[in-house]
Amino acid sequence: MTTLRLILGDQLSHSVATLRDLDPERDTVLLAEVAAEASYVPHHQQKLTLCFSAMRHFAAELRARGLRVRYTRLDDPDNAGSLIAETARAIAELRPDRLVVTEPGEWRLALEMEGWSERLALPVERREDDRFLCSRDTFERWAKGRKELRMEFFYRLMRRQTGWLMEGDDPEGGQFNFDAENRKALPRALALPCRTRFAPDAVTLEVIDLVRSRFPANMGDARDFDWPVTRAEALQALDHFIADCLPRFGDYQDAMRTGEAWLHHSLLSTSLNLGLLLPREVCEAALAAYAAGSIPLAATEGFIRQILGWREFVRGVYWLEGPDYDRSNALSANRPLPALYWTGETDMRCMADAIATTKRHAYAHHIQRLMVTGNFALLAGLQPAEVEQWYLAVYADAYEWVELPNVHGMVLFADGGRMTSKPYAASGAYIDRMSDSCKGCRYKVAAKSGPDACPLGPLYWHFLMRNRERLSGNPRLGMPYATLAKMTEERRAELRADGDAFLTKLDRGERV
Ligand code: FAD
Ligand code: DLZ
Repeated sequence: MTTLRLILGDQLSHSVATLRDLDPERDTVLLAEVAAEASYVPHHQQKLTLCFSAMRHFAAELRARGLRVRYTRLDDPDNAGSLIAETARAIAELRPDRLVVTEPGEWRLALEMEGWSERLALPVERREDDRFLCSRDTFERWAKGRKELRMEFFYRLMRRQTGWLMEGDDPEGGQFNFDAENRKALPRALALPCRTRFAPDAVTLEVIDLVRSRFPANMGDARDFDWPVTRAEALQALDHFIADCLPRFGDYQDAMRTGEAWLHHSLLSTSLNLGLLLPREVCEAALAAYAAGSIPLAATEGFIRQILGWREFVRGVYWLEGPDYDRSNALSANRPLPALYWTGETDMRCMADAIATTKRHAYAHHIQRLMVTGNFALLAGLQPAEVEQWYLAVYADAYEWVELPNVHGMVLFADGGRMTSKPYAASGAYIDRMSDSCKGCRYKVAAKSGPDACPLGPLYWHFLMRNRERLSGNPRLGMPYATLAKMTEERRAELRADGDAFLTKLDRGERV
């Protein structure tokens, strides 16, 4: 029996299920750069560069292992443009007995692949993607009968299942979660670690030229590219993170500093999501450093929670909620995405900084995504679908399985609270506490009203007032609704008017 083995652009792991039981004498591995995947959203130039360069390097590694590889480049004149069409072309030439593929990371392709066997007139074996720490079945069993899905409870299950940071049935240090110790603001004098970045090699330089010529209008500049594109580079990035950044990761996980993209974050999501690194080995590296005594417990736990907890949790939610998860719009948010999300042209310094970082690196750290661009989208009532497309396009680590629950559920509360107990809404005071951006901002975070007041103040109250019916019964929003109730009617009217005025400017495309 001869087998064609299709590897998708985010399945670049030598241990991926597709490659198991491979017969090097008879089988062929197929990788294809195709227009359909490169354009389902206007991906950032660096995301395209990352994906194509990592695919090319992975194909070279497979060939070096002695495997037969068929690789289609985007600019191949015979490129048929989609994964199925490229697979059909390979089948016509190679005449295999079957196709093997690992389940893709999103519903769009998973649903399409259900019809592949018929369309290709060939048996298609779809294998589970077992590179995650929690299988889809285990997550479904855990979620069964739960009205609300909460990361914290799922995380405890995963801690018990892995035994990581556990002493018997109890968590090390007496608590599962040291979140309260992860919220320190960054001291002004604290020097940030110098980050290991990766200069493009000849393969990447060729891809950069391709991306710039084929996708000139997409966000970003491929020439700024410096992400890891091979497993060897990803392992180097992991070692560097553990040694130089993890000790302070816990303390400053939620902090921001203007002009500083990386802080103490791991920058490993691109490698994890492509498959260059596996979540288990990343967690085990952190645990080994902790066991060696070089990392505090709170930092280790904070990091493990992101991967064993959040990453696995959002993937579980994505598959559990089904292909229609993105259809809900619990807060009836209907405002189009303003152009400033693409241009970064705004006087709000926090937004300008987060978007400038995004443009420069196809990256922004979690708090910028959640509490800056995300919070603004929530308060301004931006349409979920447009916000989701933006996040999926602009980040180098963005794949729908991880992007959608974060945006639709966590940021926009569009699922009505299926995965978070309350919307992460915040006024400018939060940004002021966690960053330095308010200091040099044209808007004044302390001003209560008027044209110079930080727009996040009125927008925050405007958000609560316009969603009163939906949200005022939420016990976790009891305090802000009580504060709102204590305001005079004049003050509420003023906030409503300031919020309306700001949103009108936004709708008119005026600079805000
Ligand atoms: P670190 O801060 O160093 O965290 C370590 C790792 O934990 C990350 O590499 C990532 O694998 C994992 N992680 C942390 N938080 C989350 C989370 N909420 N969900 C899933 N994994 C998490 N992450 C993506 O990988 N792709 C996305 O498209 C994506 N979109 C997001 C959109 C929004 C609105 C928000 C709020 C978060 C999003 N995240 C996404 C999660 C998180 O912001 C990124 O994983 C993180 O910023 C990547 O940078 P890092 O590797 O330096 O992470
Ligand atoms: C993201 C991406 C891009 C830009 N291009 C390709 C490609 O040309 N070929 C490919 O196999 N995969 C690509 N990918 C990754 C896929 O979009 C990804 O596998 C699906 O979104 C499922 O997660």
